[in-house]
Amino acid sequence: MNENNSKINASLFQCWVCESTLEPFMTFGRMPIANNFLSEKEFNDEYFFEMEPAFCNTCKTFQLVRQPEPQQMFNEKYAFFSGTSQLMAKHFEAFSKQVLSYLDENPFVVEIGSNDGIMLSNFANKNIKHLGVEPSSNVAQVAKEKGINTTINFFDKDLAQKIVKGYGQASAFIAANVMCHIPYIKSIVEGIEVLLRPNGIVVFEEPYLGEVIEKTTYDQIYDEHTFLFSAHSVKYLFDQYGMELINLEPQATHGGSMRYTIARKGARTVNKIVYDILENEEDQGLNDPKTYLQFKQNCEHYRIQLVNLLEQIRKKGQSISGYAATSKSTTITNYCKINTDLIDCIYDSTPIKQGKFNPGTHIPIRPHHEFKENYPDYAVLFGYNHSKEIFAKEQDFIEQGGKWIVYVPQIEII
Ligand code: DWN
Ligand code: SAH
Ligand code: ZN
Repeated sequence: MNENNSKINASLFQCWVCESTLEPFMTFGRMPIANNFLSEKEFNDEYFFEMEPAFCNTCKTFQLVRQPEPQQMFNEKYAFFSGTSQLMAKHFEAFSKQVLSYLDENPFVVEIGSNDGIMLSNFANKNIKHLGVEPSSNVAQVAKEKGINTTINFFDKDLAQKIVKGYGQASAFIAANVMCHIPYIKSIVEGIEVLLRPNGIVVFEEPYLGEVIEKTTYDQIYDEHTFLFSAHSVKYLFDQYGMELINLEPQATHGGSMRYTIARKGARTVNKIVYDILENEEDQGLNDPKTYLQFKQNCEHYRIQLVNLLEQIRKKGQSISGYAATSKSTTITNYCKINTDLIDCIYDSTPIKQGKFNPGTHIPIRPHHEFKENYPDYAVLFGYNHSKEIFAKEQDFIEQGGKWIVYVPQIEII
């Protein structure tokens, strides 16, 4: 299941989707596991890999050519709990309502990457037959305690066959921020093909390549994100298994995502927006390898600007903290080589991250309530995708003269 990408020679790899030969267009350098918050005694054994993205000109898929094994990232110590954002809980409630509108008689809903049950709780509350598939046992346990039916497993074709035997086929296969995490993506789509009822529906959303390119949000690239999908790459992938895109809906979550709705070919009407967005992607240059050379330059430019800004502030003797120890911040801190010379600590609301150090550059993680007790002069907003929620609860920081440093969509002090 987890066969790693085969290296063809020193600099060539195989596309995870179509097996074409790939050459990375840049490297972010040595990267740690983005959610491996660690203690001081673990510093010497920390795992690193060379993080290199590539664009496949055949299937149009943006991907990492190599990454750690899934079990190294998703296990009993997984540090991301979806329930840390109240706005995301509301977002998933709305998502579930849309899925409900598609359901047939005696519905059965399967979600992969169900984490702490933030989405499936909306189906469980309505007594709808459901199953969450979640390999990280600590987060899955939270869902189970809420009464959400969850199996602690990696989804793939074999598991799909077992689910069909045990529960029958599914009316809906849903996922959020997980399809892009799975290198053996072909086995996932084969599994969906086995699992789905003839008129079943697939709805999933993921960070959108078009947004990452437009805003240079390179921090969406980290070990867990094997892919950054576009409408073209998703279309190519599902087309191989007799399924088609029937709807596309841009989402504001996670700095800019796309919701993909898919059905068996011919089973449902294709919405016009599918053609419009496919055309937009051509116009934006998402299918043009030159776009990624420009993206590389943009990343380098952003890195220099951010580091310069932090250095200038430090030279004046002022204090800087980080706010929200996101997975994304692991890419920023490691690519920009930001350690405690530039940022004293990162405040975060997740208990298992607190008291640990961030992956790679080893900045201490402090409980978020300490932020209020010790406001810095500046705080780098690593959780910019939650800015609404964070600004609302941290108004005092600004009133006391503190300033936010944001780096999306551009580097600025607010
Ligand atoms: O794709 C993924 C998305 C769904 O979630 C996963 N691969 C991993 C994770 O990415 P992330 O870590 O970048 O997620 P968030 O939601 O941007 O960040 C969550 C972190 O932010 C948590 O550690 C909690 C923290 N946080 C906080 O300290 N105060 C979050 C909020 C909303 C807050 O108010
Ligand atoms: N859906 C949630 C969680 C996203 S984080 C949200 O949007 O907030 C990604 C999750 O996918 C993690 O909980 C991880 O353990 C899980 N995951 C990774 N590989 C998986 C696989 N093959 N099958 C099912 N879940 C997987
Ligand atoms: Zn390809």
